[in-house]
Amino acid sequence: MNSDLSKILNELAVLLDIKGVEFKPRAYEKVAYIIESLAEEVDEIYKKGGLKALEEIPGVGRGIAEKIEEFIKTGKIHELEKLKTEFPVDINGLKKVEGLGPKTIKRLYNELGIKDLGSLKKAAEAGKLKKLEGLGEKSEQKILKSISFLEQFRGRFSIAAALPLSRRIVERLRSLPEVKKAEFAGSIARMQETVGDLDILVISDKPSKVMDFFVKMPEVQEVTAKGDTKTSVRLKVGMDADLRVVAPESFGAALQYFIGDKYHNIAVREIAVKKGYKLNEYGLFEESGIKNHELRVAGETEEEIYKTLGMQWMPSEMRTDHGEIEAALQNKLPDLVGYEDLKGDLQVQTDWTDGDNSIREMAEAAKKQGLEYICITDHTAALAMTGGNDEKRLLKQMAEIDKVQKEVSGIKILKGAEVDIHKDGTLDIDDETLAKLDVVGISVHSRFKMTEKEMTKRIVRAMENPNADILFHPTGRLVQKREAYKIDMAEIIKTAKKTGTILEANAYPERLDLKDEYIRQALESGVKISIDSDAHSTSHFQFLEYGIGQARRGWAEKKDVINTRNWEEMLGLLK
Ligand code: DGT
Ligand code: CA
Ligand code: CA
Ligand code: ZN
Repeated sequence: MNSDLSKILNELAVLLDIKGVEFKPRAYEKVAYIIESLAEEVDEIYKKGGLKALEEIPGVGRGIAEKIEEFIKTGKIHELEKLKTEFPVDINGLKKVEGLGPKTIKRLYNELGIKDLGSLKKAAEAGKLKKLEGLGEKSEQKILKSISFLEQFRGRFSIAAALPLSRRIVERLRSLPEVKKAEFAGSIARMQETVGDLDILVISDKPSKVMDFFVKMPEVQEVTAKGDTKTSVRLKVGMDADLRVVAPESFGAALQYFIGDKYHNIAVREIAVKKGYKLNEYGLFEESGIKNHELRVAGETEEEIYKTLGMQWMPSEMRTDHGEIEAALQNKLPDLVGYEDLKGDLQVQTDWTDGDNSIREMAEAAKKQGLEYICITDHTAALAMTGGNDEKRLLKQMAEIDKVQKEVSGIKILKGAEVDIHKDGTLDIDDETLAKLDVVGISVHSRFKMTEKEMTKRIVRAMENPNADILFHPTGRLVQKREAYKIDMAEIIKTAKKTGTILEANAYPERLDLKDEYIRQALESGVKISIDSDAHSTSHFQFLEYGIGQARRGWAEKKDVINTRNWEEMLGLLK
């Protein structure tokens, strides 16, 4: 519901923009963004409290509330349908291309008849874009590059869309009397940042009942295959889901097969063969001496399979054949940071800048999530569009935090900032003020196109500032949207080690920055990380899970993550 509505509101925003309507597009865009991250489904909110409840959503006034109501009731927004007939273009597809705003989309359609990514690609390849005034060779190449980047992710979904959905389906299956066990597997179990399809495994001796239930779920759009062992459906959100029903004695083998990625599976199977076994999704078998008659030696649990092969059992997130198999054979697996281990969150935005909620609301929400402390890190002045703090306002906010702290108990509110790194590597707040903060996060939000050398120099210089504690979202990547800026990661890690700067594993699902392999490189060099939600709304603390998942993929242990400590100890680890 929410992601569909969000898509539609975004589309409406662009089409209104193309028509030249003022203000409204920004308002729709903002609401679309907020709705996408709401914990509760919008139709549930509406069911409970009608239009009034919709108006409680930040940014939603009467007009937008009515549009949302119309969408809930009819599945459509009339105004959008009308605009679409006037301008029949795949807005959501084209908008993803870097550098394509409403103005360019309008010109591309009017002058070249470009309607979607396919026709855009064709026109670019034929050199037609560069002939348009103001576009040129460079823009054409940039568009082609962006299209090929997007093509990598075609048909893939964010973990933040897939995991909650997968969990909901698994919970529902578990509630059936015919189902003895249900688990999800595949890329979601590995906490990969994007997911192709959902894979669910169930133990049941009444498979056809389970399959019947599965294909009738409200999320299902279409059944693509139905049998007693495997059923596949296409969900309304566009994702596919596979359900497999297995016997109890094969459940561990099925999990093992469907959780590890292909490379992990192939490597484990080779070990099995070397030791004289055969491993498949039904079990681990050995020859009995009688032809076509194999003996099952393991299969009910994953543990017994790995154990029989002389390996430690390992968490799903590690199963990518990046050294975990060798480590498991030598009994040397790391003890990964757990999903319950975080005590604090060191990057939190409030309504002092571009967040939706007050300092107090964010503190209360973090407490509810089980955290002991948060650090308020609003943007600084260089990020003008967020209304960022300058020195004076930052001091004012610190006083406000003191005041709020007196009013709330059970959660410590630390003072911080997300300080912008200027293009020359200097910081956006003076050193005297920075020294007053508990935690100084630094980050890049502009001039992403610098050369690798320039960008590395810029960030290194910023890290060398004795007040700079944590490098926030170090590479600037946006999952499925923007590639990381060019940066010499080895140099950044070296500087982090030398200066004692912490590297952030940003948990915001669109960022997940650092990514797993960089986390691992950082840890191997003895650099510590923080896992932060980058919350801009009270519902965003739940994102921490994705950051922990990414950190586990990067083999992080509890000791490597500074915010697994209480706040006093954590502060002791900063510069
Ligand atoms: P996805 O869905 O693209 O995000 O990634 P996965 O890893 O969930 O891949 P999927 O759904 O195609 O397959 C589910 C599991 O099945 C996967 O974790 C590993 C296993 N698997 C898939 N294809 C192969 C294969 O060709 N060989 C082996 N050994 N295992 C495979
Ligand atoms: Ca999958
Ligand atoms: Ca699958
Ligand atoms: Zn930021």
